[in-house]
Amino acid sequence: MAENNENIAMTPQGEYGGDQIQILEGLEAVRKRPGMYIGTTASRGLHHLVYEIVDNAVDEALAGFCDHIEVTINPDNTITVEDNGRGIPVGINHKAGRPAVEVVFTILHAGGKFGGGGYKVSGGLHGVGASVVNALSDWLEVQVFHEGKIYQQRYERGKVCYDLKIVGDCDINKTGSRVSFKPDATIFTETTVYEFDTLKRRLREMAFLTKGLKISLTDLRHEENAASEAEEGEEKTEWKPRVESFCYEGGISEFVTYLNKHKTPLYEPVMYFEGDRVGVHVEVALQHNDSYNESIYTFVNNINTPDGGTHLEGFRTALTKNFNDYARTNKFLKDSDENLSGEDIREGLTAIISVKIADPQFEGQTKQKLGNSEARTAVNSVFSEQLTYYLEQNPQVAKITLEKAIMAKRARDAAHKARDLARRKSAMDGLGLPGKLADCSDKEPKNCEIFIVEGDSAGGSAKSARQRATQAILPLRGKILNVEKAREDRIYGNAEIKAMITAFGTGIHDDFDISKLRYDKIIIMTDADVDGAHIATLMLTFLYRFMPELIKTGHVYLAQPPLYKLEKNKKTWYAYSDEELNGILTEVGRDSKNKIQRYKGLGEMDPEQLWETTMDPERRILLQVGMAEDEESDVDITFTTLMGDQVEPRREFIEKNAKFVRNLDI
Ligand code: TSJ
Repeated sequence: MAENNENIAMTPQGEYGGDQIQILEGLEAVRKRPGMYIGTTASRGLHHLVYEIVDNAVDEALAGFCDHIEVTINPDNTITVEDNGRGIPVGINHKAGRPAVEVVFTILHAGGKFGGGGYKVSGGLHGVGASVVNALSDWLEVQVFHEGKIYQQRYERGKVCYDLKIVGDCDINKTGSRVSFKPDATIFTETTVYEFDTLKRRLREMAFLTKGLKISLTDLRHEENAASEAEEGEEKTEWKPRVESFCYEGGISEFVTYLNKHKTPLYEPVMYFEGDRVGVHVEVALQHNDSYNESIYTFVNNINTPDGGTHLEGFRTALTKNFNDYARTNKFLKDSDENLSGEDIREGLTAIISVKIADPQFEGQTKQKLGNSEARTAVNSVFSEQLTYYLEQNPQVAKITLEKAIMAKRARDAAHKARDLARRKSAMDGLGLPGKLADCSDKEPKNCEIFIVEGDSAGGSAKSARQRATQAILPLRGKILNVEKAREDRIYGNAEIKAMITAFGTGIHDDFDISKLRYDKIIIMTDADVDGAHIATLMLTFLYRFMPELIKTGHVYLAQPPLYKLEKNKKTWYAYSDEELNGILTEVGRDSKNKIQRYKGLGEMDPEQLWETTMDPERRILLQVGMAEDEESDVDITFTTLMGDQVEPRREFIEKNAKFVRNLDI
């Protein structure tokens, strides 16, 4: 069968009814056009191979036969995945006349046909099954632990090397499957190096989505670990593999708790509803926090649907209707009041919607939107029914949430007016730039940069220090508004924020137009202390929420003023950290001739010093602020982490997200 189907090409669910015959093409087709099956052969596709294999083990967990999956990155960047399920069946599959395990790895689309029933995870955009991984691997080996025997088979570039055989004994009580593979470097030409954090993020998500399932990730590579962990000058300790392990008994409820970790929830515990309708399994978890942002993540068969779809629609409709009904019945709204909008009720809402469905249909440009109408009905019905009951049982929660929604509605009405006003004003101002801006004389944006400086005195120094032609200075007074913690009306009324918007020239949100950017570099220059880091964070948050493209395209930087100045024998050194100061002191000798000054802020530096340490393109250090394009939701989380009330996560954020770019212009 594996041999003679090579050239059979049928359309999926074609004239054959799609029930029995699902054999479409041989694995050669996968090797010829890998992009068709895994989307891309770049890094993302490489990582996708792991998810594809793990999905099979997750299915076994969903079926109730497996509670542990171990993923290992081996020293040579090969991958091993092992579960403690029943073991892929080793018996002969009658349709194929070959052991079922062989069919799983050698026949396209065969993955979901065994065991019958249940929800097949591999149904998403690239949910293509283990045979695709096999086709795209230099080699793949599978072992099955079953009735005290270890069965094994090996494939090379998708081709069977030998018949399934018993290679040894194991404990009679041990069952499970183990798959190892080496991605084919002739296919993954860009990279065959796995990123621990990328795998970690997705495996953690899978663990959240499958309650009680333990997923662990181990990195056995020496160099990769060394690169990420050991700082220079640090003592070499004994090498250990890097291990992360995820298991959430609370499932998506814990996911919501995790997302709200650095926020203030309005009630505990997280609301959680579960049920089955019209063949759809529905799970919903939600909790409001005191912020103004909505973060709802939706999944179908454990696959993220960033563009939403019918499940999200069902959720929104039910949420809006139930809260409005409750508000009317319980006199939160007068008869003459109009309904609360969905947006009002979703202010500060964190939610996860997860559905499992037999035949998911993905729609839209990027096929990331669920189309099945039964998902709308199912989510609406399960959620609506249980939410009604919940609100009646928890009037305190209903009250807190409705009061917030009513405030949101008032603020939104006010914001409309403020925004219209702001729009009209900027239209009237025409080219009018903020009064506080000391603009540069060169009008070619490519040559220009703008320093956003904290405080008027530092602004004064920066103005005298700058290179007039190409460097503009915008001093801001004190702390800028935290846009995570303010409603729109206040944001649009804030002078600091208005000044930045006008100075940059790009507009915001939907009006954003990068071609109108007036400076190539936007450089945030704050004191080198905790307050300075906080202010930088507030600015980054504003940029991220209002003009994320500026960050994505690498136009945003953090200036790095020095912490210390050391003078000795008419020579001057600047140190940007305590370690650096110590290093210099060791070099020049620690004695009474050292004159050390600690800068408490930019304001303490005279213009000359500010120029040579922080602003001169030839000598300064800039940190470029970046964000991974395809990990937007995680950036969101990081930013939010940063905006909590603790200082530490903020500093961590800046350290983590700013790429170190020394003497960028040289
Ligand atoms: F471990 C792993 F992730 F590498 C992996 C596990 C990879 C692959 C391709 C499959 C699996 C896997 C498959 N784990 N568990 C199973 N289970 C079955 O295939 C299975 C076992 C028994 C029965 C039955 O009806 O008795 C049915 C099925 C589908």
